[in-house]
Formats: sequence, structure tokens, C-alpha cells
Amino acid sequence: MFSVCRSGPSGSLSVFAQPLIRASSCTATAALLCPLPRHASRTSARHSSTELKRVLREIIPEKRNLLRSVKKEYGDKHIGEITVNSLLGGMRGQKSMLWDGSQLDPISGIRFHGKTIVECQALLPKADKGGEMLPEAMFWFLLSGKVPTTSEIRAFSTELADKGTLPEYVSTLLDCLPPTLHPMTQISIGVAALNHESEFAYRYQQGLAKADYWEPTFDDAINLIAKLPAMAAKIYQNAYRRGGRVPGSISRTADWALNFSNLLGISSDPDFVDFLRLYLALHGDHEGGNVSAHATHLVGSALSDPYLSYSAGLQGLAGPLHGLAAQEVLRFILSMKDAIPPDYTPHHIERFLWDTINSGRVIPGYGHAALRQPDPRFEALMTYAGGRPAIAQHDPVFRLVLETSEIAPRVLTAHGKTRSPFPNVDAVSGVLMHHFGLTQTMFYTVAFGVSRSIGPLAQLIWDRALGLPIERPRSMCLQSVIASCEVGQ
Ligand code: NMX
Ligand code: MLT
Repeated sequence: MFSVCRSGPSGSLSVFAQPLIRASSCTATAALLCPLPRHASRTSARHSSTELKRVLREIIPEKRNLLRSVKKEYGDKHIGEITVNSLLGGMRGQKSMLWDGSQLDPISGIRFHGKTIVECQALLPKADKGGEMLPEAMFWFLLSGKVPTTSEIRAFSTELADKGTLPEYVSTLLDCLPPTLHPMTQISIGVAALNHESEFAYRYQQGLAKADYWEPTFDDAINLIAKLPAMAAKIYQNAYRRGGRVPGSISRTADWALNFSNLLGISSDPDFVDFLRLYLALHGDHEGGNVSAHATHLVGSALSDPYLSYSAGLQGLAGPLHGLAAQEVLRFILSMKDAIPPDYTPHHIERFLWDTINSGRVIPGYGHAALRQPDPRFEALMTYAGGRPAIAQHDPVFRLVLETSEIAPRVLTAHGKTRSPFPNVDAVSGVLMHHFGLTQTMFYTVAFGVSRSIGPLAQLIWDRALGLPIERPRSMCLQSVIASCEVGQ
């Protein structure tokens, strides 16, 4: 029989307890590793210490103990189809969503319509002067399951270029934001604001038949994907170059990534453009369960338009356990570089990793909620770097990333907690941007957000085409979990 005290109104606490634990540890991680500049004035609301908070502080330890005991005693028990561990553990491993473009195998990693990354690299069209698959070709493939011809993709790139300019009100809105506002917050605001021109929202108000939902969803999705490079470049300009016009313009003959690169105006190295093509194609989709994809799908299931849906996805991507890890990794590597001697040995790296873990922080870029082997996206980027001596042999920051990737799995395995001690894609993406002169780490997740649009928006079109219903799983309070487990004991 269960013996932990169960008094108190559990329903509301079960909602609050877990986010509070996570938020405090993530904040500490960011602050300890490399504090971000804070220019905004802090209001007293941020430091509120109400009576309610005091009450909560007293209750939390008891609730944490209860949660631990429930996991220990009932973790493997089933409630309906799923185990208590899955219900309490972020639904890990549970298959409960339709997602057609890609599927993850825990060992071999992501497959796009059954094709590996390497197969996609071989199959999908490239730019005339480029060696990497085009991300808009990946979108085409994700959406249709068909490999586009080169001429189809050239026409599609032109269509994206034609739709790529930001409306004036969005540029003005972005200009009004504090340049110190995190770029991820800026892009999610900008994307949400684009819903002013949503075809889906407009036609829905006019009375759209359910069978036709997919078509304006498609139009909005293409319009949004087309505008993301210009939006990201504008945010970069405002945050890091004191505003004004971006250095480049959109060309009708350029592909999506080349236009993005020109708008950013960071590097004229053709290798940078090819890196961007690969980066944008690789980060586009990672089945449906990751936070950004799932958030887009969830919000979209309420028939919110594609702009609002993807804005929600971007807000999920902005979490340090998800896409923000790309920024955290580079901060981490640079702080390691500062902390170890110039003639460092593997022993110094290992000690730095242990110090990180022992102070209660995670090693960013390592571990995964679903993968159980090194992330093939990480391997694809390492292969890209490996073929370029300027990166692989002569970039000291890249060398440190490489050496860390050889040591961290051993350290995490010895630590014994992480289910997957291997590098994920974020372990290397930022250092390649850094190599090409994109050194503003807070921008890295914005590039991820430009890319991630292609998978979740492709799926959103299918959600509407197939008439998938509003997503509405049931939740349970902890008391009900315990009661269900005790039935029949
Ligand atoms: N460093 C130290 N501890 C870790 C790490 C890590 N890299 N990864 C997992 N753990 C810990 C984790 O915090 C947990 O500890 P506790 O039991 O005290 O709560 C324990 O190991 C078990 O976690 P897992 O079940 O292996 O991982 P989970 O599925 O909960 O989380 C991540 C997956 C990706 C959130 C986690 O591995 C992590 O925090 N990694 C670092 C952040 C990161 O790289 N995120 C990027 C993911 C890829 N992306 O682009 O989104
Ligand atoms: C992603 O690309 O979304 C990440 O690897 C996280 C995930 O799949 O859960």
C-alpha cells in the first residue's frame, strides 16, 4: 500500500510543480556558463515574493517526494495503453501522432520518407554551383514524397524569391523591438504578425469547406517559408549592425539559401552558402515529437493559421534543451577554450566536462530524447567539415569540438545518467557558423528556426488535407494516477 502523505489539492500542483523545477535549473545553467547581457530594466514583478510563492515553496518538496515515490512504486504499471513512467516522463517513447515526412529510428536516426541523409544528399537537386542538396528540394520531398526535378526546383526557388520580401508593417514592427530582445523572441513575434496576411484565416472567416482547408494552408506555408530569410536577416541587422537596410537583396535566380546568405551579408565564401544549404536541409524535420514540430502541430490542430502555429513552434525551439542548445554549445566550447591552457591535453577537456556535470549542469549538444546513437545530422556536418582543411585542421574551435566529441560520450557514460551519451546535431552546427564569421551565438537558433519551418509546415498542410482533428489528449492528477495503480492491488 502506498504510504506517502497525499493531502492537499493535487490538481493545480501537478500542473505547476514540474515546470518550476526545470525553469530554475535551466536559468542557472545559462547564467553559470556564459551570462547573457541584459539591457532591459528589471521590474519588481520578476522578483515577486508573494505569500502564495511562500506557500508553494513549502509544498514543493512534499510533492517532489510524492512524484519520486510514484515513479518508483508504479513506474511500470499501465494506465490504459501507457505506463506511469511514460505519463510522468514527457510521454517518452509513446507513439501518438501522425507525421508523414520523416521518422526517427533510435539507432540509425532520421529518415526522410524512408531515405537516409546520405541518400537524400545523392538524390535531391543541387544549385548549379553547389555540392549540397537544396533545402527547398527537401521541403518538396517532405511534402510530396517525390524527388523534384532540377527544373521544378529552379522554378520553386524563383517562386520563393518572388514572395521573399517582408511587408512594410513587419519590418517596422521588427525595427520597434529592442535590439537586445533575444532574436528568437523577435522572429516568433515577426512570424506571428505575418498572420495579418493569412489566406487561411481570411478564407476561414469567409466560410471555407473543410475539404479545402489545405489549400490556403499551403499558400500561407509557402509565403512564410519564402519570407523567413528576409526576416532573419532583418533581425540580424537590427541586433548586430545597428539597423537600417540589410546588405544584400533577393535575386530571382538564386536559391533559398543563397538569398539568405546574401541578405545576411556575412561571408562571400561559396563554402558558406553550401554549408547553409546543408544546414537548412538537415534541420528541417525530425519527425513530429520534438518540441518545435509538436508545438506547431498542436497549435495548428486548433485551426490557428500557419503563422500562429509556427510562431508557437519557434517559441518551443527557443528552449535550451531543444534548439537553443546550438547557442549554448558554442558558449560552452568558448568558455572551455578560455578555461583550459593553450597546450591543453584530453585530460583538461575531461576535467572541464566533469566540472560541468558535477556542478549540476548539462553538457550542451549531448544526449537526445529519442536517439540512442550519434545523431547522423552531426555526422553529416562533421563529414562536411572533414572535407575542408581550413575547418578540420586549422580552426582551433572546431578542433576543440571534435576532441570534445571523442571524450564527452565516455564521461557521460561514466556519469551514468544520460540514456544517450552521444553528440546531437547542435554539438557542431554553431562552430561551423562561427568558422564562417557568424559569431553571434544568440542568432544560431534563428537559423535553426528558418530551417525547421519546412518539416512542420509540410505536415500542417497534410494535417488539413487529411482533416486531422484538434489534438486533445487527457491528463491526470497525481492522485488519480495513484488511485488507478492501486485498483486491483
Ligand atoms: N549532460 C548532462 N546530463 C545529461 C545530459 C547531458 N548532455 N543529457 C541528459 N542528461 C541527464 C538528464 O538531465 C537526466 O538527469 P535527471 O535524471 O537528473 O533529470 C538524465 O541524464 C536522463 O536524461 P535522458 O533520459 O538521457 O534525456 P532526456 O530525454 O530527459 O533529455 C535532452 C534529452 C536532449 C534534453 C538532454 O540529453 C539534454 O539536456 N542535453 C543537453 C541539451 C541539448 O543538447 N539539447 C539539444 C537536443 C537536440 N535539439 O536540437 O533539440
Ligand atoms: C530536433 O531536431 O528536433 C532535435 O533533435 C530534438 C528532438 O528530435 O527531440
